[in-house]
This record gives sequence, structure tokens and C-alpha cells, in this order.
Amino acid sequence: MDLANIAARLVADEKGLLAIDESNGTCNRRFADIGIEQTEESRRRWRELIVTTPEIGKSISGMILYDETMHQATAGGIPFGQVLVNAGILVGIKVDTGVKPLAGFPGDSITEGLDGLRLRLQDYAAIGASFAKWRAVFSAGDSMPSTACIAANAHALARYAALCQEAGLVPIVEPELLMEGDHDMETCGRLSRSILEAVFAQLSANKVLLEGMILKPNMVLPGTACREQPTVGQVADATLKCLLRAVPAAVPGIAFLSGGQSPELACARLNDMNAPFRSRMPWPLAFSYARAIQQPALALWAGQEDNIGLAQASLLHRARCNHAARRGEYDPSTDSPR
Ligand code: 5MM
Repeated sequence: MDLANIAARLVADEKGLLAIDESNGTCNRRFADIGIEQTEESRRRWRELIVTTPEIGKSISGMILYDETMHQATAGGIPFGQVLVNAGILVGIKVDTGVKPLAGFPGDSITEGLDGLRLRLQDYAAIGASFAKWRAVFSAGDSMPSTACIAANAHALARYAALCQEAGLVPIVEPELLMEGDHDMETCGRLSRSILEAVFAQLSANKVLLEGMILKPNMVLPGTACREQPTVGQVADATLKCLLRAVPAAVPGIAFLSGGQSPELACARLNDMNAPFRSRMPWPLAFSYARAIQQPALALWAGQEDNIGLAQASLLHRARCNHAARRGEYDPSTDSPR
């Protein structure tokens, strides 16, 4: 499949992506919060539960794995990548090696992982990956993110994307402005737009084929400590306004991250962008959620074999809710916190 076909498949049929690419540290923190043992075997069991969820491929087009997961298999010995391919789900891989402080700019971050990336991408492609993911992280604050932070991360995202395309992998380009802070929604919109403009300038300078990538942005939201919290419709309007100004129409799809929103709000806001405007936006508006799909299921599973069915039902429910939101057909009144 060529790049444009893979990208089109990732956002086809109103499906979206499920990110299960938490690094071991992040996964262990989530396990610790609910008392699950933090071992390689626990992480394997959790990822086996997810990838073997019956019927999840009817709502999920692709899953993003972490390196450890990419090399793991079910208890019966089937590699997770193969389980996904058998279910008609495209295999993605997170290829950045993590977020570090940006030297000289306290509070700003830079995402690392370009060294040796060409060879790692070839290896991942050889074991079945169709697409990859790299996340750049920005914080809103006094003089943050700095111009240097935006430039460095935009350049790294573009270098990563160019290398992915060279290896035949579709790059998911993920610039995330974090929700933490007391900034208002207007600030988030202004900063998100500057970041996206810098990212697309670098993608163009590095000859990245826009038709062969997917953008994974944050929605435009106020900081979690901001006193004014908007309606679902206000978030949808502010997000679309920002994206329409900054994202070229040639991009084949936008798949939002959830960023710490509740599962219900992430779904309702996606729905509200799709309900009135679905046929009028230049790009399909999809999802690439981790927490907003996994969190309720993780709490239900709690590491217990007996809870696998319940947890899989919860994952399937959240995937279906977001699938419905892509069609503008999500009904929050029939949704429940689990
Ligand atoms: C923003 O995070 C991405 C989407 O997840 P949410 O929907 O929960 O916001 C997610 O793919 C993220 O990049 C990984 O989980 C990050 O893992 P590490 O461990 O690298 O921070």
C-alpha cells in the first residue's frame, strides 16, 4: 500500500485510532494508580486484553504500539502485530524516545529520537508496521512555549516525518499543547495556531508529502486551572477555527488526542465538530485517543483475569461511541461514565 492509501485507510469508514503506546514509565504510573502490579508481564496481559477485544476493528482502524508491545505476543504465542493484522487493524509504532527539558529554556521540552531513526523505521516496517507516531509537547505559560522550543520541535517532527515516508510508513505528526495551566481558551487557540503553522512550514521545507501523513493535534481548550470552562460547542468552534487557519486541505485526516479530557467530553466535542460540519470540512475529523478510550477499561480490569470480559466491553463501548461521534451520531444521554 502506498502512503496516501494507508493514510486514507486510517481515517476511512468513520473509524479512528487507539493509542496504546504508553512508555513503560507512563504505563506503570497508570497501573500504580489502581494497584496493578508494574511488571513486563502485567503490561503484556493488559495489551493482550486490548488487542484481542472482539469486534474492536469495526470502530478502530489502527492501533499505535510501544516498542515493548511490538515485540510481545499473546499467551498463545501470536505476536500482537499479527493479531491486529488478522483483525483488519493497521499496526502503528511510537518512535520518539521521549520528552526532555530543552536546554536554555526552563519549562520548555524537546522530543528526542532522531538518532538511528532510519534503521529503526526499517526494522519496524519489516515486522509489520504501516505507520508511526512522534509526539512533541508544549506547555502554555509565561513566555512559553518559546520561539526556540516551537522551532526545534517543528523541525524534529518534520525530520521524523520525512524519514517515515522514506521507509514507507505514514507519519502521525503530533504536536500537543498541554491542558495543564490556567491559560484561557483564546490563548490555547493562539498558541496552537502558531505551533501548527511552524510545523507545516517545516513539513513543507523537508518535502514531506502532506497526502501521506495524519495530523494528531490537541483540541482548543482552556487550561485545567482556568476559571472559565466553555461549552462543548465553544470548544468545537474554537478548534475548527484554529485548524482551518493552519492546516492545509491536502492533509488526509486529523485525529485528535484526548489529552486528559474525560472519555465523555472527548467524545462529545468530537461529535460536535462532526455533527454540523462533517461534509464541509476539508479533512475527516477523527480520534487517536489513549486515555479517553482505555481509562475506564483499565479501572474495570484492575489486573484481574475474571474482569477481562467487562474491560473489553468497556473498550468496545468507548470505541463505538467515538465511531458514532465521527458520524455526528453520539448521544451523550445514552453514555455512562463506564
Ligand atoms: C497525548 O498522548 C497521546 C494520546 O493520548 P491521550 O489521548 O491519552 O492524550 C498518547 O499517544 C501519548 O503520546 C502516549 O501515551 C505517551 O506516552 P509516553 O509514555 O511516551 O508519554
